[in-house]
Amino acid sequence: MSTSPAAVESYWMPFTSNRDFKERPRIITGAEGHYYHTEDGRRLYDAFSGLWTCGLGHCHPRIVEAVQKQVATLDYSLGFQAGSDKAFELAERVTSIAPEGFTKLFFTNSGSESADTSLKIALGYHRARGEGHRTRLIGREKGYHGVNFGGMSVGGMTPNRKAFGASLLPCVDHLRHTWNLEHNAFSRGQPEWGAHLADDLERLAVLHDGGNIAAVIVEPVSGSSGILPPPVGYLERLREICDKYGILLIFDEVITAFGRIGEGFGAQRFGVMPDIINMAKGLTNGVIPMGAVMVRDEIYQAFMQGPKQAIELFHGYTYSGHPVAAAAGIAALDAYVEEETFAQSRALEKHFENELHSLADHPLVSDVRNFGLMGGIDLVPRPDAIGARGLEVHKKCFWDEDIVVRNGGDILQFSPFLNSRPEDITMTFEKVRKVLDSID
Ligand code: PXG
Ligand code: PLP
Repeated sequence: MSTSPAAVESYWMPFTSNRDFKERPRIITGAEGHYYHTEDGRRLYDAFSGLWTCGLGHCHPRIVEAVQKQVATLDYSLGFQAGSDKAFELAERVTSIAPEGFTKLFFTNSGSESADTSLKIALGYHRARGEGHRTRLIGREKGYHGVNFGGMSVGGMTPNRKAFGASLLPCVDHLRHTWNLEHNAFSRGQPEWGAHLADDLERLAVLHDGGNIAAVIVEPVSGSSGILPPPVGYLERLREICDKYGILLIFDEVITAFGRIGEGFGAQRFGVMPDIINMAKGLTNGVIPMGAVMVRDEIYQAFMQGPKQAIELFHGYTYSGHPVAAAAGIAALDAYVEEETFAQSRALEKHFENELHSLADHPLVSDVRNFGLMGGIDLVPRPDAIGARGLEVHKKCFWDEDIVVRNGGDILQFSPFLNSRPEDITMTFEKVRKVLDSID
């Protein structure tokens, strides 16, 4: 049975060109392993592993079983002043693979909620320590921290901000982004040039007085804006400046956590320790919505004051620590460990990099970037229609090549499964080349 035109019209789709989509809807009805099933009976290879979410593949039997069992055992539990056993268990499991010193986990339902939660924790932390004047928040151009007001304000993707202009948070500044074609075009892994851009934080600390800045939030590798790995030395420099001025460093690891860059967390891969780590997506392998904010012990301890009956953090979501999501998370962590997923991911990096960069010579390609199992290919935009070429590639891949390739405007993004077969990575870029050859 196919989705009715009335149903198609009823749904206001997220981050979608709705009018264009509804002329010929791309509707997915099932999945298994590395494939989607479509309404018209085809099997599509998923070259984006969900939306950076499903690194272990779709419908992983272990996670399916855990969710089925949990939903029939405890479907929901309140999470305020009581909580489900599974939420506690998952918090312990995640902190046990975290960098040293990260001992506490706060649950949200998405990366956007993690962003806003982390900013509120940073503000509350300083206030609890008697430094309530630290109210300034620093993000970065081209950063993506979801779509809620806090994350949107510290985020730096113009299209996500401009329609909402005057409603953004006050007291926010942005570091410059690190994308630079002149110095860094077609870099493999971390570019050599650009560590000095972290000194923007020093400039802002001088301008505002570092003692007025609460936190700086960055993605260790920017994902949404087209895969921007940090220049060599950049994250180290940010850490140094944060230490100098007592500014909290937040890593938004919604994409980079859980094996996407070959370790449990990007902080471990880069050897740079933030104060707060945000996560979502891979936490449950995308199966049930869930996010979390993980903090160093001293941040949590700073809140633990006042009378014992007092609530220490006036923040939380109806679904924080949802038992079914937590069960999915525990099963995902079990699978990551037993299948040695992070090592598998790391072992695929070189092959992925080589295949991705094999498109560098294509006349429609202006830049290629990668880190871990994250890859971006910039297409030259059509002068009269920004984003049209990227969308055409996505649609042709979907309809003609039976493969899902994500485009963000004219940037093609690749997020292969952490347990991909190498030949499927090769096939992905052969198909993309074929499609690029077929369009103008
Ligand atoms: N932070 C980061 C670093 C993200 O990548 C979010 C926050 C927001 O998460 P939620 O769960 O609220 O969507 C994200 C999400 C893309 C793309 O095409 C990436 C995301 C979302 C939409 C599109 O790369 N990442
Ligand atoms: N709006 C109203 C009227 C509510 O009662 C609640 C929660 O109780 C919310 C918003 C917040 O919803 P959530 O906790 O799912 O984020």
